[in-house]
Amino acid sequence: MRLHNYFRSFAPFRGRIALELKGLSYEYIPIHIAKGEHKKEPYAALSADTLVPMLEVDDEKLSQSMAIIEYLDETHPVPALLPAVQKVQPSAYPENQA
Ligand SMILES: N[C@@H](CCC(=O)N[C@@H](CS)C(=O)NCC(=O)O)C(=O)O
Repeated sequence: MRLHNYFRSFAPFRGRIALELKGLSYEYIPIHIAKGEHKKEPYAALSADTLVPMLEVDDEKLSQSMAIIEYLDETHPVPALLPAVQKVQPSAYPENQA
């Protein structure tokens, strides 16, 4: 796995923390946002939204830190970072309202 990351931003922290808590080995690819590296090649060609973090697994590219955490939880369940059962109020969904 390769994590494209900026060392001092909140969303990238999430991906890095999740990988570390799960004890997974990964390659850290620094992307310096303050220098605009996220908008330039080679990162701009890799990332659909040119934001960080972005996790590469084989040929797959995953952005959005919470989606990355969900993916890591599904593929490496222990230790779990999310609750096993998502408790969502049925009324949160319009189709469940009378
Ligand atoms: N919702 C996204 C936010 C990603 C995001 O906004 N990342 C910031 C760093 S915290 C970024 O790449 N900013 C560059 C820019 O806005 O041009 C996530 O959770 O991954």
